[in-house]
Amino acid sequence: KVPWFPRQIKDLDRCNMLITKFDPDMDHDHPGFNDPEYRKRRAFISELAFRHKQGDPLPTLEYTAEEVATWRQVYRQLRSIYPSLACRQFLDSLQQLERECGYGEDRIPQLREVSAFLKEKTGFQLRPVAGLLSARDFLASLAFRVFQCTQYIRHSSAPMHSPEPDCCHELLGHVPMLSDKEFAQFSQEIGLASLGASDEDIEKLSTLYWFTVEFGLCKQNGAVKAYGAGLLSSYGELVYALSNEPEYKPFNPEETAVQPYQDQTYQPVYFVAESFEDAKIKLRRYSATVKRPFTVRYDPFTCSVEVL
Ligand code: H2B
Ligand code: FE
Repeated sequence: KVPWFPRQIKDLDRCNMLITKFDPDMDHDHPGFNDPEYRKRRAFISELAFRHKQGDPLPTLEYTAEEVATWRQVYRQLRSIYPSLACRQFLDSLQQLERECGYGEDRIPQLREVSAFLKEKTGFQLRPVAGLLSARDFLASLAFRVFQCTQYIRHSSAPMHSPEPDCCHELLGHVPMLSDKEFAQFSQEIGLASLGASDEDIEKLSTLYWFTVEFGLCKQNGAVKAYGAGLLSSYGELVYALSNEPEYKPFNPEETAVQPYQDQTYQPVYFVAESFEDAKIKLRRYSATVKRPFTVRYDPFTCSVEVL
């Protein structure tokens, strides 16, 4: 039996299954666990995300001075190492975001303005989400060029690390990459391959996502650069990933999809793509081998998935 999956963009209102593993109310190791003010703030921001329906204007948040100070610290530190470690597409997009979309260390960009920017660049749009989503729901949104985006910021006591996605991770790690055409296509392909897939295949696509969109490296002018959002939003791991200390393997979906990974510390192995173009072609070939009793095609005019 084929698991339910969204056919129309408004069906994404039903793709909201959260994983509470790293939630500040549930996880005793969360840096905000003992801070009632922080948890209250998080609950308020969660509520905005839960109430959101596809097509509503995205909520805007008035960030506090403390939140902006955390953002500033993260932005400043990461910004200084991007020129030597981030891929060209990332750097080009970030510069454009700084010129045209209010990116900078003095304020946290609003999802609404960032979403409008992305929509013009690649057709991707943002949608607010309260925390870590199930892989199935998260991947399904990508099929519609919708990126589920957290709006809260990490706890001020741990500016250099967050156990869960936060706006630093989304806005600095993901958004610049999603404004690159080739990469946007690659992301949507993973999403389309996930629709109606078995749990085992979701697990494999999740792993592929992990080693590409989150922790991917790519060759560029004879050097290796970072394009994964988990790297581009973590000073420590970004430096480590390109230090020659970890193991490097060529990106190859069959192998990448079954590589074990963990989310508690730096990755022991990274996969290096020849180019986004090459990664996309290989992923497409892999997707075709995922067993489903149907094929899907995205219709951009109606924002819906045709099942053939
Ligand atoms: N949920 C949210 N909110 N952001 C993510 O980046 C994310 C997610 N990544 N759920 C997913 C899981 C990823 O780790 C894969 C698809 O499992
Ligand atoms: Fe992410």
